[in-house]
Amino acid sequence: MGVVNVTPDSFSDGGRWFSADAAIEQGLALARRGADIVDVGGESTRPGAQRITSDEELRRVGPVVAALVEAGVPVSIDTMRAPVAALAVAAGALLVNDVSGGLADPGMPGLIAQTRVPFVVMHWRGPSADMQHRAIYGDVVSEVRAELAVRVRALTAAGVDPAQLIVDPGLGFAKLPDHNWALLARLGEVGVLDGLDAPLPVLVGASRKGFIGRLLAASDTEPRPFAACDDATVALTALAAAAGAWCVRVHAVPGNVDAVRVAARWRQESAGSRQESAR
Ligand code: PMM
Repeated sequence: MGVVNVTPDSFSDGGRWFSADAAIEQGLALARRGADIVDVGGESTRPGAQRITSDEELRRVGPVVAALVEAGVPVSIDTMRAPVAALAVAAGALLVNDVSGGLADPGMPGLIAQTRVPFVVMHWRGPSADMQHRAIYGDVVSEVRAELAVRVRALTAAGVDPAQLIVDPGLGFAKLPDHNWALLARLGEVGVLDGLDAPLPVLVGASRKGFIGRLLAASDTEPRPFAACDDATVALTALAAAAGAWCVRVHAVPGNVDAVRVAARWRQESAGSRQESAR
């Protein structure tokens, strides 16, 4: 999944694709470079970000979604608002990616039940403006799984089919760096939720996030700038895909596409050798 943030202030690419023309060009380029789906978002969710109006969000994403669909690009809409999701799906978006997992807008679960599109349920504890105050966990992996299971129950109670759902640990959303690393190291557990017969597919959004910059901080402890974190993002993509992630959401596509292919071959081989040794 390649990212196009049609925002002036997202932390990783803020402002670069704010005009519709630039965003459309970037979406087309991501698809050409191998993204299976292009995620279009109009509202920044960086820590401290303030909400924008629904009209403004629609003004930002509407023309971009329409043009990418028209060009044959598979599009997902990154929004917490049901009316924005509804218009994007009507325009041809194939997936709704909601960082609030359907919590921010009470209309979202019904819309997802009605449209039957795949829905990304990200772990979220509240709006970005003050989310880092909520980064308090005992065992972060168990708590994220339990809170995701609550969201999944609410969505299925609204008529959503569990087969539509993808879960996401929400790296950086009410998480400190240690929480993000714990979730990544135990990624295989994230989709295993109480009340479901089978694990749900997992999406990982680690690309260019601050915890990578902190890990790679220079000796003066200044975090590495986000744009210099792409190699480390590729490393995380390989590890996440080898651990069974269904999708990675990234800003720079080519290296990540290669990492996914390497991990797929790796998983194929290890599945084969497990079968051999079981014989
Ligand atoms: N992160 C951001 C935005 N949308 N969606 C999902 N499903 N998972 C994420 O981790 C996620 C997201 C914020 O990152 P950005 O500003 O680089 O887009």
